[in-house]
Amino acid sequence: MKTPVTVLGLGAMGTALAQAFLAAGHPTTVWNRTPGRSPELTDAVRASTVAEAVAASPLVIVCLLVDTTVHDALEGVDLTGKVIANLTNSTPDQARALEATLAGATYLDGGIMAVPAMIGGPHAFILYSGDSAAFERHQADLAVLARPLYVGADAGLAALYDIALLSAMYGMFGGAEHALALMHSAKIPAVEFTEQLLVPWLTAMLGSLPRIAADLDNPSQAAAAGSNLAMQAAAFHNLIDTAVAQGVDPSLLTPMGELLQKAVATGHGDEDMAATIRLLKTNV
Ligand code: FVH
Repeated sequence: MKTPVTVLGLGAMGTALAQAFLAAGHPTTVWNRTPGRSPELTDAVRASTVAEAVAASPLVIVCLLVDTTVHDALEGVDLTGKVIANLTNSTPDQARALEATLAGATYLDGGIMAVPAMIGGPHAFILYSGDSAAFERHQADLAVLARPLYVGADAGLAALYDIALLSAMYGMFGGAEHALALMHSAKIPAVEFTEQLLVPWLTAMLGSLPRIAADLDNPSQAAAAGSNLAMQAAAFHNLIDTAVAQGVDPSLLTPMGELLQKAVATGHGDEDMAATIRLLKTNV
């Protein structure tokens, strides 16, 4: 007998999670604010209230829009003895605050590193933090959704990792969107540029990240080999000037240019990108 599970929220992601549990043979109860969502979940038991849905299973997966939605949904519901795994996108502070309100339940916060179509597939992973015993007890159940990675007992940690990874993704997409806007401004076909140049270029440059990370962890006194910040700051004006000349808004790039200038102005011109990461930290 597989562990019975409850899924609260049948948006695009909640539906994919429920489908994965059903496909793996878990008795699955679902609840959604708007009834009738995801009619394809024919094998799921549909609860008409959150209380009824929570009562049905020891493991309750929450996947709603935002943190306030989760508080609203769980308010006044008896959660005694349940493991609440909240996969709703949250900040670290929101995760810790939610954990503190869940009387009688154990809490796992989760960050889903996948889009709905990836759930149940080989490339999806979900970060968890919070109650380690609950994670160990349900690790095999959670593995049905995506590779489960436990990052620590502090409930806020999964959200911190999640937000870090999403921040990297948006930064990367921001740069790629700017590049495509430049190409589009010159009527250069986007697909060919993306497949033949943009993706290979970004893939190659991602290879330098571990070296930058190593320099962040263990600062080296050696000058940057090949691509120092003074050189990068000097060339960065050309990125801004070209965007303006092509009629493309440079605002996604401007902060990076300012950071490079700050690095040079504060005496880090001969260093590597790790120096700009240190300058980003405002709490030291
Ligand atoms: N979809 C994705 O690519 C990303 C992947 C990474 C993780 N995110 C996060 O997952 C949460 C849910 O995202 P989603 O894609 O399922 O979102 P929607 O399809 O928009 O569904 C939203 C569900 O939330 C329910 N809901 C909204 N407001 C309320 C409310 N006030 N009270 C109760 N439920 C509410 C909504 O219900 P309904 O509109 O059908 O009645 C949906 O079930 C999210 O945190 C992502 O950041 C997804």
